[in-house]
Amino acid sequence: MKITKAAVNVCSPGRNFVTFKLETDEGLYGLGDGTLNGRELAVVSYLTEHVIPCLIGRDPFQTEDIWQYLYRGAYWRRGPVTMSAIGAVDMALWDIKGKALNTPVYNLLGGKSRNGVLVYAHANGADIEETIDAVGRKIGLGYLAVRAQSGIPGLDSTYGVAKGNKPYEPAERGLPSESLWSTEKYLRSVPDLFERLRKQFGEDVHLLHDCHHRLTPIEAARMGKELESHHLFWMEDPVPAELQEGFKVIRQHTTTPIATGEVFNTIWDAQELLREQWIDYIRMTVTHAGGLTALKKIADFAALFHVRTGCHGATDLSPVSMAAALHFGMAIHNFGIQEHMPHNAETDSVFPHGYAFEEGYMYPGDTPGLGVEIDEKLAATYPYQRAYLPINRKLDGTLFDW
Ligand code: EZ4
Ligand code: CO
Repeated sequence: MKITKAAVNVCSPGRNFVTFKLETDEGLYGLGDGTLNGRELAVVSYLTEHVIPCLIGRDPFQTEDIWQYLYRGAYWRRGPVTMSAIGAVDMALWDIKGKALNTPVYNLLGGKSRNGVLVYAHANGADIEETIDAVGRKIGLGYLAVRAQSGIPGLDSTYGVAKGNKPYEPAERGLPSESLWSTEKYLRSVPDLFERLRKQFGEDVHLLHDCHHRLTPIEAARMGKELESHHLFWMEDPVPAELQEGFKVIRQHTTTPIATGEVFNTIWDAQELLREQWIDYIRMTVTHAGGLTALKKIADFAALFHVRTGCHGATDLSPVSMAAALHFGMAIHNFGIQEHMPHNAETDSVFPHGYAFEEGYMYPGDTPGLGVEIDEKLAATYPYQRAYLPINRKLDGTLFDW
């Protein structure tokens, strides 16, 4: 089998998606997700100008060799644009491989290791009362694990909390908006939230929280300690992770489990965190980590250090990436949990898919390959629209972390 054609589709059914499509001389095609929130067109250009011309004529079964060709062969390694482009190609190759062998991708990754993929939902509210209601609604939908983010008293807007009645979307159309931040107010409010949540919902539901890289190690240590009696499933991205040793300080002070890695692109971003056992969950995605070929190796390495997966699954990853994550989560042994933010109806109709949610778990379905299609005609009715995550500033105007 040979690759005969490749193309990139950009569409915006509510938010932007970059979809890579590979075609073969046997009439099979594969899809991959290369969406990089706020930098979508950089990946489109990388794929179109520099990757597609090199793929024509290659054997799509050679997932390992093509991965090495794109990673080592470019000389310039790593980085979110490069790795999202490689991720999109790799996903499409595994999709083709599954279709050619007439089997779902999870069977190519080791087969089913479990009955279903445990997922967590998002719940957020302007204040603690609203957040308690939002968590209750997610539990009512059948979720067994819920991430809770609440507005902070004294701050107008908070990460993860939508304005008005709209569901939270990670990105707004137009140029970046700005939100204000106070670590002091944040640190005071989070323990109250989880104390109330445990009182209301008991110990059975898994509760998670995302700090979004906004603390220093010692601040994160304080928060982890104060949350210990509320038994969080995890505290996510407590600090920016360029300095991997920062996690050592947190670890020395608290038993609250730590998750990080949604902005990582290769094993090299996480190797010290894993080797030193400073984290409990690794959050890299199939798209941003360079595909299933790379993520499988990362998960296997993490397993040596008792670290489980908790892949990023926000709406800025397309249904193609979600499907790949579910095949992956079904097959690997050290799976932990999968993030699940449902896409809007427009996105679901552009990307018809076989995966489904039922009573706290998701299932990739048994369609050969990844089990996702793209309706290109419908996609064309939703052209790209510039959109970004907001910028975050401290109360005195200092630009701060996201
Ligand atoms: O801010 O997906 O855990 N989920 C998150 C997301 C991220 C966006 C970045 O593109 O932190 O909401
Ligand atoms: Co996050």
